Amino acid sequence: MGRINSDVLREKLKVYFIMGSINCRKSPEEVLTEAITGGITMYQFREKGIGALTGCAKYDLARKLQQICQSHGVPFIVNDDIDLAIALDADGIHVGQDDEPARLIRHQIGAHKIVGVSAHTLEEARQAIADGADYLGIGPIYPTTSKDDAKAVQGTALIEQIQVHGLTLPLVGIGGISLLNAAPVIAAGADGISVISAIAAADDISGTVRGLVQIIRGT
Ligand code: TZP
Ligand code: MG
Repeated sequence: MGRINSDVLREKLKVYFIMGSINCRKSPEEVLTEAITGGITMYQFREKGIGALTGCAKYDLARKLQQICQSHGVPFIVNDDIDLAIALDADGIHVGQDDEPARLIRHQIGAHKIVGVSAHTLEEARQAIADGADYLGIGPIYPTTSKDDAKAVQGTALIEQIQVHGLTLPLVGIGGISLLNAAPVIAAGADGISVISAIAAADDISGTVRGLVQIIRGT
């Protein structure tokens, strides 16, 4: 089996929901189910930060959320944790610049799994592509409260720069994206948006996702 087709992946990246237990105001299972009802196209299990689950509790929650994704045909991606991604036979993994190098991640997980890499500069984007990434996460686009060690806010500048330099890997914007500011991210050239709090902490999760889907699809 070879690498995922990039047009298929561009579709899956449109409304890419990221969530762990500390992002939720009700059970993660409920939050994920409502987000799927609204139409998320991919999900990333990101169990980190103060109060995050570890060990067996982390594994058990990941397995439950993966089963919810599987029963709805939504790809399930694991943040950072290559051992967990392999143990669960997840659809893919997302790593940042401080995690294991993407080249090693690609080698460990295999050619047919999705590998996403966070990039903050053109150089990091080029390196991620050389290392075998399938898509890039670019951000933080707007201010975020969901990541303690987030880099400086960069707006859509790097998304635009990546197009200008002819890099063609699928891209998602991340950081502070909501119903109010999603459109410029797509206008800048991203294939989709990655969102934690605007979905996980919404009063109406499925309605918020439906609104984001409409913006991304331009309807
Ligand atoms: N990486 C860059 S910003 C960010 C991550 C994981 C957090 C995004 O969360 P939110 O709540 O959508 O701003
Ligand atoms: Mg990471």
